[in-house]
Amino acid sequence: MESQLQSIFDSILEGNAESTKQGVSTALDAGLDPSLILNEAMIKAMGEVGRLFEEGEYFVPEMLISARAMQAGLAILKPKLVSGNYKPLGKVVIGTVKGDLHDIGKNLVSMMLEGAAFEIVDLGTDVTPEKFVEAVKTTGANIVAMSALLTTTMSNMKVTIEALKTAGIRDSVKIMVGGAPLTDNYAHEIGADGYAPDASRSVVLARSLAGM
Ligand code: B1M
Repeated sequence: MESQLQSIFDSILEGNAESTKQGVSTALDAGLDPSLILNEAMIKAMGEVGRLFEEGEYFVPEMLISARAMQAGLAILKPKLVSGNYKPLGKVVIGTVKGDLHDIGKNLVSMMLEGAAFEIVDLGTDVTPEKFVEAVKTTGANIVAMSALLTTTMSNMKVTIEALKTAGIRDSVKIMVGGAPLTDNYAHEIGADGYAPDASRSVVLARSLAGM
């Protein structure tokens, strides 16, 4: 088991999408728990990529190819994390805020929420406040979920909340936020309804915001 997880970790670090996919498939075939593969190999590898970037050993291109390998592995894992054929608990409009291109965490949150029977409207990355407003109006979503990975973009969550207020639809939705630089306090300060530190706790939060 250890060696299978290590091999996935190494493949992501090397940015090798093919061997990441292969490693994830092999680990699943061997009966490893999908959350173990996700948390102990894949998310850990992205943390290491971040550390190497901070230390000046990795640059943006290395981060990018590692992210691609991570996404390739996630595509294999997704059917195991998302199962279900049940009545939606609510509709979630999700996106990474304006100026921010990081989407792995946001995609994971989407997958886990989908797996927990929420209907997902994924707006992608670099989502402007106007786009969030428009999406809430057109989809009738009851939850807005925003992700930010940069200290320079997290303030766009507040801007988005203000835009929802100006459009007169703030009170028709619950707002949840997350992403590495965020804290519970910050979420409170900007007027969000809740903060989740990781994808599994985003499910607990979304369920409670939806009144479950
Ligand atoms: Co960038 N990057 N990056 N990056 N990148 C970070 C975030 C950084 C911490 C690296 C570092 O310095 N250690 C740093 C930010 C520093 C800061 O702001 N304080 C950084 C930087 C500086 C940059 C650039 C500015 C670099 C440059 O150009 N000089 C640039 C900015 C581009 C932009 O967005 N405008 C940049 C670019 C990139 C890539 C494009 C190359 C690539 C992203 C590719 C992609 O996402 N498709 C990238 C990557 C891969 C990273 C790191 C290495 C990994 C991020 C990741 O995917 N983590 C990251 C370092 C790190 O995180 N240690 C780094 C794995 C993921 C599963 O975790 O996203 O935290 P995370 O999501 C978690 C939780 O946060 C939470 O749940 C998830 C799962 O448990 N969560 C939510 C997230 N959203 C949530 C929403 C919720 C609830 C929970 O509710 C709605």
